[in-house]
Amino acid sequence: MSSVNNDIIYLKDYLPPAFLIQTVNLEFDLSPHETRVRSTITFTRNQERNAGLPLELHGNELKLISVEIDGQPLSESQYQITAEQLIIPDVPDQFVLKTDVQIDPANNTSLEGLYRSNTMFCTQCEAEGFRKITYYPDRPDVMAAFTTTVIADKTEYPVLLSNGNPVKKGELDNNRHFVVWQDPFDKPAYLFALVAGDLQVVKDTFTTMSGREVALEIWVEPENITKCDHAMASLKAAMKWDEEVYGREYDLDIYMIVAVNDFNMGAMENKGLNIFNSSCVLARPDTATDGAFQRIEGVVAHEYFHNWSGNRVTCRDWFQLSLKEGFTVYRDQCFSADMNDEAVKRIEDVAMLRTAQFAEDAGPTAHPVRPDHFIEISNFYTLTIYEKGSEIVRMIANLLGPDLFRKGSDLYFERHDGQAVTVEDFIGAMADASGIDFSQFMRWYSQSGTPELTVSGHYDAAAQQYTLTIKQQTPVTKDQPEKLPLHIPVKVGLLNGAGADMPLTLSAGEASGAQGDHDRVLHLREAEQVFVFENIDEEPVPSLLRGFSAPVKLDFGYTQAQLLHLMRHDSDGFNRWDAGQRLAITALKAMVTQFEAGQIPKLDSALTEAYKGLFESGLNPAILAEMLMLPGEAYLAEQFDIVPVDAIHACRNIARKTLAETLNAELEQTVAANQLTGEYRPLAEDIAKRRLKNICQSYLMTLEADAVVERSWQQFSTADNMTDQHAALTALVHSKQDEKAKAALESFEQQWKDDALVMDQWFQVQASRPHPDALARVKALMEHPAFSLKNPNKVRSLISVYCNQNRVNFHSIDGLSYQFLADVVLELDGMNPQIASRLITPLTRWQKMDAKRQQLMQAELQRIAAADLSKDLFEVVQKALP
Ligand code: 0A1
Ligand code: ZN
Repeated sequence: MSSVNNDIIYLKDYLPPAFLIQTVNLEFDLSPHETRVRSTITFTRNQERNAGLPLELHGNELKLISVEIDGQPLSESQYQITAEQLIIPDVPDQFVLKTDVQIDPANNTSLEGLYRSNTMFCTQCEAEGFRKITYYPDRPDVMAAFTTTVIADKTEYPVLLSNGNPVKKGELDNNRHFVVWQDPFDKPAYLFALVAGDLQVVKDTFTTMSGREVALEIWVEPENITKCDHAMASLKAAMKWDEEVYGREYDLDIYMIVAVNDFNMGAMENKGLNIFNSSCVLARPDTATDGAFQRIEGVVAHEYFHNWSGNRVTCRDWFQLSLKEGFTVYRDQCFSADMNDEAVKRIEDVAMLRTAQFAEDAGPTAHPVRPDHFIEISNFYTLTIYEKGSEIVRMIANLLGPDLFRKGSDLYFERHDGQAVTVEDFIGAMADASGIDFSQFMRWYSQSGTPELTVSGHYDAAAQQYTLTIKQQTPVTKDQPEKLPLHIPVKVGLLNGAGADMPLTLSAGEASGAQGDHDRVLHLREAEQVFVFENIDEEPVPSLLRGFSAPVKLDFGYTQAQLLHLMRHDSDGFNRWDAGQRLAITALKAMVTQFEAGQIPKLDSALTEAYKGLFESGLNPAILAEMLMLPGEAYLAEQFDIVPVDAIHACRNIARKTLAETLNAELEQTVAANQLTGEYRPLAEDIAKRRLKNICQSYLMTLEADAVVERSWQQFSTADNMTDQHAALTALVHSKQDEKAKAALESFEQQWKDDALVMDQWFQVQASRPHPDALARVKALMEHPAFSLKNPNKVRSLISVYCNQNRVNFHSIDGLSYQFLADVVLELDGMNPQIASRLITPLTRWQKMDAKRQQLMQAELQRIAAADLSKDLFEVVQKALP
């Protein structure tokens, strides 16, 4: 890897391409080690650039067999080949380039370009994988119509797929056959896809809003043919939703999804031929949990929505990645909210954002939603680009309201159809549709870090006025020393003593929404700003940042009584939950203080009382389940400057046990009342009941009473669905019932040893087990026949889960887990740099650890830095070093 260059690429250096492409003809002759790729490309000089520029094509790990221009073979003196390029200095203004290259898919462990997964061939070209297939201007602003011929052995690879429509097929000699695919839509190379294998298909159709019939096909390995129904139903729901909510119709005659076992990410939106990690497409009630069913629904929709937000309108360059990803995540979040419970979906999304994206924004790899430089773009498929990017789009949608937002998105799609564009084009369409000035708002794209709002309230009884003073400040991040005030929409309501929303009349400060409404969106633009509400006849409790209207941290200095009031009465489901989280954080922080002072930590009885009240409040099971969950260890860690890892773990466990003891009757009663009979359905209503029951049971399991343990065992042994079996397995394995845990793990392994996705769950349950022998267990499991370092799902299930979710063991003061992670990352970097550079994340977060742990983590980073690294890992390690 020593030949890699670690040059930094800057947004400010963007130049349009020197050459444009009319058509691309590709011919793949597939063989595991010696695949031939013959390309015929028509180039024209781009008038926007200088005449006389050489033709520079990207290419990585390609063996060039021949190259010709307009039918004339080139001699070696007429071109140069470097590790990353083919350069032809002297070319006419218009010409046909033919290249013939050889590649080795079977040895491609990076899972980028053309590679093998089990016995099939598949591709992954985003962001810059196409250059591992053939020489090409591998950048998203070069778009072309592709025709692809796939040739392979007929017995081993009866199914040959690519983008667009199949236009020709036939037989060749030596038992080979071919299919020609034509994609009529111009596309960048990152949306190219090819699949070849012995696959089976589930077929359906969808009739679009204009009455066209689209063939829908899900292609899988034969053993998975019974696991496609949910993905198909999700796809049809997503197609309908996009027509109804965004007016977007599908454009080809066929839409295909292929499931592959070895995949670096969740899925990929290649035009007409999505390739999915099998974990994001395959589900059957007995093999997949409710969480997996919901994830599949979301990811299938996400990839489908990309057909417009990403494919028809794509990105000019990779700095604009959030243009397609932030918008598409926003679209898939709204879809899932509509298919399930809106408040629960918002709670889940915000919980993830606040736990993981806020940590990223405060850590060494902090970057804006539109980064201005990178070494390796693969490192920027981050929570910031995806989730914070979605929050930005959500803020725009809230600023505009549904009708203007739809007008803006229609204008964006219409104006830029077939183009490769920038964030400015998106915001321009929203501004033109609404007349809103987004100039200050644009800072959300260029400024990294999580803004912090400090709010104070003052009630003037005589004047019947309530004043909110809001200050904003964004802490300095590693990448940016200076921060400017942002335009932040803060949605507020005011609750009276009876818990009802008061009508709001604003006399100072800018807001959207009509005077007299029960909530208003305040427009915070200054570092400090005052908002005055009139006709307020009693001191209110403010409900701030309703629905989490902006991705910020908010401090109001709420009293316990105020939080209890919000938790009981807030009409905003999200804030009701958040009030409970704030109460729990305060209680748990107090316990940590006691723990660190050598006292026995005790849970504040006010929290127990508040939780007791939840059972009597008539909340629906979905919200009740969310409200009963204490904040996780990772989010609690976020609340400290120096993270007391052991204290957090111990105190959270004590709190869970106290709640289980005090609320025993309520928990038992809820478990009993939420037993479902009848066939498994992945519907929101049933999912909520299963979740509520399993959460209550897991509280009860902290007491380790025989009857409760037996109930988990019974549920484990008799469940007809994976949600219940998995919940019971986790309850047993994470308890102190060592024998039962061992028996359950053995039985589960026997039952599911031939199902790779279920075995991933088996690895996860053990990796997250908070017992002191966890590291030894993880190391032993790496030798298990179902584990492979080459398979990203296995690496994520075992190693990532251990390092991110088993915090108390990962941060063990002996430093052995840090050493372990560094060893694995170094080994993996030679095989799959993308996975290695993601896996290292927990080791880069040393800033908030105590001095001893900081030193141990930094030593491992130094050890990694001293090795010969991929670009991916190099970039992350350089940023993370002290
Ligand atoms: N565009 C895909 C995500 C994706 C990105 C990179 C990949 O390989 C490096 C694969 C998939 C999405 O947003 O779903
Ligand atoms: Zn995406």
